[in-house]
Amino acid sequence: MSEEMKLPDPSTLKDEILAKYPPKIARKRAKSMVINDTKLDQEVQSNVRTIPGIITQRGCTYAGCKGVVLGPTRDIINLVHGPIGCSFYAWLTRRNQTDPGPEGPDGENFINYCFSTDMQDENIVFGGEKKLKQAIQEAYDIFKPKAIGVFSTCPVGLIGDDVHAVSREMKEKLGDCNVFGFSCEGYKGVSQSAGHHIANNQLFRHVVGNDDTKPEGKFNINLLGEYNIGGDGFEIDRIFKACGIDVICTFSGNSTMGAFEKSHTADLNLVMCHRSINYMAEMMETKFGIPWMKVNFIGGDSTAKALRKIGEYFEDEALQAKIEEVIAEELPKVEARAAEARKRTEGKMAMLFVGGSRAHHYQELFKELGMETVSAGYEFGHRDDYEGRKVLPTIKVDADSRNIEELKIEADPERFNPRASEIKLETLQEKGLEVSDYKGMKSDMSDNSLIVDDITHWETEKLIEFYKPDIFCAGIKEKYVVQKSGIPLKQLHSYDYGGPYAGFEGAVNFYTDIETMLSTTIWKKLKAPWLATSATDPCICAEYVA
Ligand code: CFM
Repeated sequence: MSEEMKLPDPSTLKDEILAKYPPKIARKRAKSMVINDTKLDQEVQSNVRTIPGIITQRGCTYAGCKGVVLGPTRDIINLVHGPIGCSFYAWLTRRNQTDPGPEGPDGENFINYCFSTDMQDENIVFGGEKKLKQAIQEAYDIFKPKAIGVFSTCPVGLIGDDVHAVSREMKEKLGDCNVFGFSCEGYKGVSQSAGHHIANNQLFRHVVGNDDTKPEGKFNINLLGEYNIGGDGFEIDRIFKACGIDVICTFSGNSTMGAFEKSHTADLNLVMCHRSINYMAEMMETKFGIPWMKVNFIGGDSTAKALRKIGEYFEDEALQAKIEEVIAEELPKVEARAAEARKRTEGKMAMLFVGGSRAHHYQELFKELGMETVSAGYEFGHRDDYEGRKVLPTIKVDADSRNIEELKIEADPERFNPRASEIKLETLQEKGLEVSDYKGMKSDMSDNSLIVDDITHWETEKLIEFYKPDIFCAGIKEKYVVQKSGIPLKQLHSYDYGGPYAGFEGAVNFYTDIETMLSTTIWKKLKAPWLATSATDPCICAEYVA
């Protein structure tokens, strides 16, 4: 969409949507649907309880803790304390990839296993701690893992099994295995976002800082909030390697316990998905003195920008020169592919309703394709993900957020070492490097775009009717409903079967996939055969052949 072209005013659409709800629900939903005015500080209501019956796309707290944050770590046994269903539905459902590591294919990789205490009725009635101890022992005897994480599901919280006491006891008994628990019962928060926080707390408490071995490299960083979906992390690692930047630990794509343990030895934390991991960045800064910067490796330009930020932070000419060399080598190919794809994508409309950061980050790639994001929203983002970190002090702590533990962190008496002076950080901030800061989705979106938090199915249908977007980005739960209305859907959680989409090569993959999806005319031919008005009316017809 060209610069001068204004987005349509969606006020009547919003009114029409709200008119269908009972008044109390309408009042609540109105606050989560914001017609963007970039000149105004508008509040986007978010991280509040979903209205029952509206068909949310959110996941549960257990999903955010066990699946999202700990799921991609290959050498920890993630043992689910709960009924088997909680494991069955969480088994290998996220496309977080891992490589075999230096030990080769025989190295520890438990990602493809499914560990559960398989609680039965009698465990619910008489307690499940005994069964949990047995399961930890059995897992240890068979696999001898470095660590076992115990994840509580809803019934565990309801009956009061103490997973932390059991973990402590078993850790002591086993001696060489780090056993720790998570009170991440599904109902604990309003979404998976609570699970991220719980995972951050326990990783910080039980793992980060356990190994003080000094890194050998010169430019040592951690990448926080990158989960190696479809190989994104591999592509980012390739670029870091080319630039001579050493990654101590990624939280948590392709990660290991050993990397978490050493992560406090890095000199800079780069935060990609702040929603899931900003807690870790803050705790590491307070305890160890490691500053953090927001980055986005989604999009060719964003990738180049993120690399330059690292160069500026380390203030090293040789590193900066190397980074420029890598950008000069890689970016022109990306730009050439974008220019070619733009012939078919320019001026098209996209909508994105994903998670807690991708609905924002992927707008970059659409911009590079000359496309406009007319509407977007998170499933479980918080106000700062929409409005920027500046609103943090004004976010009300409600009963649900109070439910999640806030660790009290202090500077480590021996190991606190401020990696950069206050003055240096301020100077970097003034240059716009987003030190300890992020701006949120809202300021990057056009005026009149419609921001919708925790979108409902009814709202999705009405939005599609109104905008008739060329592409809709969401997940598997929405995919077929959207496609049945004649709009192609790109899954931005799993990437369908594609990816990587991060970094330079990822951007090229994305352009090509979107170009292909927008070039097919199949979606316009969805009318049922019996509704066709003539033989040439576009519809897919099928005949039974005996
Ligand atoms: Fe962060 Fe994620 Fe996301 Fe997320 Fe997720 Fe995911 Fe996501 Mo699905 S950690 S908030 S809880 S970027 S699993 S890798 S794609 S909803 S937008």
